[in-house]
Amino acid sequence: MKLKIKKFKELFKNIEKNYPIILYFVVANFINAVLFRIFTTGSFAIRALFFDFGVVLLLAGFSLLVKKKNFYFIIVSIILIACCVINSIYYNYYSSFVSVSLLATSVFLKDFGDVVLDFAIRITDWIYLWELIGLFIVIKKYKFDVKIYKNWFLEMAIISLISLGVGCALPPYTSFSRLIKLWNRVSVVNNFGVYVYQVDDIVQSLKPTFNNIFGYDGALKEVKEYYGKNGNVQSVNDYTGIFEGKNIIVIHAESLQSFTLGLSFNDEEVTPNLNKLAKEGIYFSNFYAQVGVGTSSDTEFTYATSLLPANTGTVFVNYYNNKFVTVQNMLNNKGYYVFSMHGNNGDFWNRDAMHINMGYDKFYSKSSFVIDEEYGLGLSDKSFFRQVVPMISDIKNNIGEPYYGTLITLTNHTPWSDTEIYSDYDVSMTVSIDGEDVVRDYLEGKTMGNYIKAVNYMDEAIGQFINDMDEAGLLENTVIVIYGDHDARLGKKQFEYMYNYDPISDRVLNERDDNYVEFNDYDYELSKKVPFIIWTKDTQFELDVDTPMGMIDAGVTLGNMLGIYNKYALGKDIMNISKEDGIVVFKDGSYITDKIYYNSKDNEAYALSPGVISDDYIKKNSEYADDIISVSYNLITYDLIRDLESAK
Ligand code: GP9
Ligand code: MN
Repeated sequence: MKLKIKKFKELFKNIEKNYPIILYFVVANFINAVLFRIFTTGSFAIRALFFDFGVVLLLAGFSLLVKKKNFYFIIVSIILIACCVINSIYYNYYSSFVSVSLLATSVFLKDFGDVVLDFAIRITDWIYLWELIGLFIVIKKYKFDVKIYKNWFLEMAIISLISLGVGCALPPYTSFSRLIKLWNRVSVVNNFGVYVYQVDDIVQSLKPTFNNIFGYDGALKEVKEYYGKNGNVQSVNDYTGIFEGKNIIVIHAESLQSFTLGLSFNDEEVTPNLNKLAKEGIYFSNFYAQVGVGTSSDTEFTYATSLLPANTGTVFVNYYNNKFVTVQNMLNNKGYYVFSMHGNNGDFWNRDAMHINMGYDKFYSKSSFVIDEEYGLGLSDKSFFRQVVPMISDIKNNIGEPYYGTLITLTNHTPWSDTEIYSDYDVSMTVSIDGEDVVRDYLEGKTMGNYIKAVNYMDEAIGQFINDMDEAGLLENTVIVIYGDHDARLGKKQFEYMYNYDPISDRVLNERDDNYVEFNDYDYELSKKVPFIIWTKDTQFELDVDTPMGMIDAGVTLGNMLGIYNKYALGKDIMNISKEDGIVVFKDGSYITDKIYYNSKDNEAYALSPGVISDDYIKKNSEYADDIISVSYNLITYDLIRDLESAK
């Protein structure tokens, strides 16, 4: 059908005059989409505007095909507003966007309701509701007049497709791959708009249920080629098998970040117990979590399998029935009794189901403990550890050795709003002014201060645990492993304040001040290091390993010491590689080496050491990062380990 420009002009004139509700709907929801990006990622990418406009115009056009137009506009508006509000709140807390596949974990949302309300609600989260208020006013004012009705759907659909086409034609072209694998949700929202993102997420979330239609063969081929080219060779080095047959206790330390180790306030260390364990044991000081929306559960998964977390949803919830090779099931096969303990509900993160599938013989969850002291999300760490020691003693005496146990802490979970109940750690600052001692609040009452108090509490709990285990004779022939499960989601401003508060002038220094400490976006990413410590009472290792290392490498490194080997592991044995070969790949394609932090979103390399970085160096590492993200994605999405194992 040949459409003339004149006809389009007539279309706009008619819409404005006769279909004001359509006009309002398009303009208002387009504005909301733009406001959403401004209030969350702060991005104003032009191409996203074309996608936003194309989507809302197409949705408006569909109103011409339905009978109950006003009802249609109200329902669609509620859906679009909900998409903005939920993602806005979620972004405050996770710096990412909601995956509908997570909504399956209602327990997760219930337990997080209070945390998010406490921590993340802002007026700008609800501002999108203005559209619905305006819609009711417009509907009330303008009646739909059938007499002048013209079905412009085709014309509107064409304009919408032109707009979407312009969006597709604009750079950067790399972002299309992110639509498929959803590695980088922020990049998808910035480039395609929040409406396209959410539709994409729904498609990707549904994809696993139809995965045999979507590219199974290609995925299997890609994975086989990868392992054919890069199969990780089993390490043989001075650490091979040094802990074989020993008992292993792993402490999954909630939100523990490395910057707190070695930190002191008023001459008191924040983490004296962890500092001692790190000094005496093997301390991996350049270590990062590699989580996605699954936070704790992503870390448990990546540590156990040496694969990166799922791109859509979480393995613990959406792929818990898949077959994986894990540290736990390999030790089980070597005769270990393998258990996990955690003071929270067993169905949180679907652990009841996933832990058994991972190879744990038993998961002792909330119902296994006396809930006699609750802070934050649940049972306090000190009470948890007090109860754990006799339970381990029972396991040793009644089930036998060797055993492997994962102890998951809870108290140090955001928002740390009740630290005054359980911590008197002082984060104020005393300064002498004109010979007078003046006490400044400094971090007292600040989120950073509350976090540090909570970390100090957790450190005390771990110190108490080690002592109680020693008194119970449970440290003999036993290895203690501690890792921080991910960063605490502290805002960048919390760090800028901590590093730039000046007690003399009682203000925060800025760039114009001499001793101002810059804390840029890369410093912020690098501050997300978490500790990984391997300690045993029997041996003083006194080793600090600063090779760039990710959670994906932890199970391989410890596994070599335990005499186990996972041929599907994508991580490396850190004791077997040089510092130059260490690389930490994050789910969005960004990565850290000893030379750079590569930011995949902005395609930018931030130097971490002097020297020139070649394009080849970036290309090689970027291809490596994309490979392991893609192989992880395929193994998880298509449950390929099951097929690879059965094909043996
Ligand atoms: C929940 C606890 C915290 O039981 O492990 O989970 P997180 O919020 O860190 O994923
Ligand atoms: Mn956690």
